[in-house]
Amino acid sequence: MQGKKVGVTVTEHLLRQQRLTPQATGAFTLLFNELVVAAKLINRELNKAGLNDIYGFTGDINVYGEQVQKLDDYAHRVLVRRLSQSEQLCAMASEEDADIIEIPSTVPHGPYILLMDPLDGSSNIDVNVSVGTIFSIRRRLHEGGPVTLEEVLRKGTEQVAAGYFIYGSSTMLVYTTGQGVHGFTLHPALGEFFLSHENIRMPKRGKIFSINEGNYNYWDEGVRRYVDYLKTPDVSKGRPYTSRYIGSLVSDFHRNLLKGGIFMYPADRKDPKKPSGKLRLMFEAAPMAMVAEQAGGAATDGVRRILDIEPQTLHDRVPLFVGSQEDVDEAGRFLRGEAP
Ligand code: P6P
Repeated sequence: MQGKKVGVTVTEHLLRQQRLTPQATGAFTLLFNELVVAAKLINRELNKAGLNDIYGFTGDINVYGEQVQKLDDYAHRVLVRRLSQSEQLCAMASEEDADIIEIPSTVPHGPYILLMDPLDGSSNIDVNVSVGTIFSIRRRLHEGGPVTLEEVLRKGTEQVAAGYFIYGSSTMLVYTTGQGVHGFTLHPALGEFFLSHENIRMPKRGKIFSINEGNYNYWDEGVRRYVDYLKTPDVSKGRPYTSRYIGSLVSDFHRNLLKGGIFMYPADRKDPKKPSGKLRLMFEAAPMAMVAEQAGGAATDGVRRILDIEPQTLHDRVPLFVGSQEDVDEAGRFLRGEAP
C-alpha cells in the first residue's frame, strides 16, 4: 500500500482540497495563502516581543525611533493590510474594530468575508503564554455593491472555513473547510507550515475541564452544580476531572481538541455590561464551534447550538461551552436542571 506522503505543506493541502471541489476557482486558496503570510509576520514579531519593547505599551518609541504598537494592534494592522490586498474579499471585520472594515475601492473585490480576532489572549503576551489568531470565513450571498451589516450577521452554519493560529511552544495552524480538521506546524527554519495533525478527532469524552473558577460566585446555579459534580470523586465515572485553565481561549481550546474535555466561559454576574460572558459570537465562539463540530465535538451557549445562533450585532457576546460531545451534553443537562 502506498504510504502517506510526508512533508505536505499547507499550500499543497489547500490545492489538493481545491482540486476536489468542482466549483472552486482558486479564490479561497489565494485568500488563505494571504492569511498564512500574515500569521508568519505576526509570529515573527511575537518571538521578538521581549526584545522590542512591544510588550503592551503604546505611545512609546522603540530603539529604532519607531512608534511602538501594542502587538494586538500590530496583528490587526498586518491582517487588514495583507488581506484587504488579497483581491478575494468584499469585507472584513475584526474584534479590534467596532464596524465592518471596507475593502478599498481601488482593490478588486472577491466573494469572501473575513472575520477575525487578530490576537486573542494578548494580555498574556508579557508573561509568555501562548496566544492566537482566530478566523472565520464566509461567502457573500450575492454579487456587487457595498457589503451590508445584514450580509455579515449570519449564523455560524454559513461559515465556509474557520480556524486559528496558535503561537506557542510551536506555531500551529488548525483549520477546517467542512472536510474535517487539519493541523499544520510551522518549521521555523524553513518558514513553512507542514501537515502534522491530519483529520483531528476530539475524544467523545475527556477528563479535563477548563473554566475561570475565580468567577464561581457569579455563575448561575446550574454551572456551579456542574463544576462541583466534575470535582466530586467517582472513580467509576472517571471523576474528579483535571482542571486546566490558561486564560487564552486558543490554548485552552487546542488542548481539549487534542486531548478531550470541556472549555466553559459561562454567563456571569461579575460585569453587568457583559451579562452573557466575555467571549464574542462572531469572532471567537462561532469559528471555534465549527472546528469543534468538524472534529466530532460540540459547542453550545449552554442551551443552544452555537452555530445556530442568529447574531444581533457584530460584537454579540455569548456563553460558550465547547469540547467533547458527551461533556458538552452533560453540562447542558445540568444547566437545564435535568441532572442530579
Ligand atoms: P478571563 C483572553 O483575554 C480571552 O479573551 C480569551 O482568550 C480567554 O479564554 C478569556 O479571555 C479569559 O478570560 O476572564 O478568565 O481572564
